[in-house]
Amino acid sequence: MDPATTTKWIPGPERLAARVTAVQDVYVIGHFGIAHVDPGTWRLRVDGDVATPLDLDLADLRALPGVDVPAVLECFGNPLVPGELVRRAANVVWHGVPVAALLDAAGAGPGPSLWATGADAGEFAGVACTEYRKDVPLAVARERAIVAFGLNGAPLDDEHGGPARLVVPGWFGTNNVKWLTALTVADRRPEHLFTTRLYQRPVPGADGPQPVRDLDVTSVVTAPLEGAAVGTAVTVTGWAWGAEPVAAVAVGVDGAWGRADLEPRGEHRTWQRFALAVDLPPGEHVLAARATDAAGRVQPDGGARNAVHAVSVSVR
Ligand SMILES: Nc1nc2c(c(=O)[nH]1)N[C@H]1C(S)=C(S)[C@@H](COP(=O)(O)O)O[C@H]1N2
Ligand SMILES: [Mo]
Repeated sequence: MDPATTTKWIPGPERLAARVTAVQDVYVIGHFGIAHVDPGTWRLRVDGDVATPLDLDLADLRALPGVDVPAVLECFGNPLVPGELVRRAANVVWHGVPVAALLDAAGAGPGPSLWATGADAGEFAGVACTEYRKDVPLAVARERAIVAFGLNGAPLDDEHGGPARLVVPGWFGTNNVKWLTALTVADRRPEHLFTTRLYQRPVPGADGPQPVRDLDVTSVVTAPLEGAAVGTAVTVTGWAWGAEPVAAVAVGVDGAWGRADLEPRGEHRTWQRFALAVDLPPGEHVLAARATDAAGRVQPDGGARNAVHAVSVSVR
């Protein structure tokens, strides 16, 4: 990762057992470090192709009807090494205002692009940037994006993008612009290091790399943990998620796979609990989980950012 990037830490599976990840266990990424934005002077502009540009402060946002949105937050990983295995993830509850309400209040035109700009600036991968910027198709922003100013019931803190950030549930973390200062309605995608150059990947059927948006199908084993000494009766459990609901999770014991119990996803784009009780003979074993989503996509065995998660355990 670029030296300027703040990667505070990568919480391991031992920090991910809870359904809702505690704020201190949520990974932190900032390509230009952590911005510190004064909530007292912070403003959000809604501008571009709008009938009435908005200039909102935090009190204005809080006065609008709010929503609580539980969702997975997951980092795509290093944009310079897109195939590297990543397990930086969390499942949190955002509080904020639907972007649709802001677009309606501003009288937004047809787009079709919504640019989201953050207050942070600096150099990444040798390129100087005057801001962090992402873009979301206006239709997707209207359908599900929020401007979040609360995280797990508390005000959104500096590290996670306070006073307010964009949240696009079901999309990779990179799209969830922290320290948000502007939402701009435009008729084209913005040219920017973080929109058209980094965070791209090949997609089957598309001509040329596409921006990383939809979450991959993924799972993480939260129990037992890597290296654990366990008894002969073990329940292998963890979380599975993706852009689409996860339809099945297989749990492997030394390469023999069985179907785990899996909770349905429900209304929001959260992670889903899986569990399978297995009997292990004495010795060393490799336990693994492999998720399949409703569209039939399967976690690959290796060589990918969302490769199957395997843990080694021993039974004495
Ligand atoms: N303004 C701004 N927003 C940003 C980033 C950034 O560097 N600057 N990093 C993105 C990336 S790559 C991720 S994974 C998430 C991380 O959010 P978190 O630090 O709250 O976990 O923020 C995204 N939003
Ligand atoms: Mo990320």
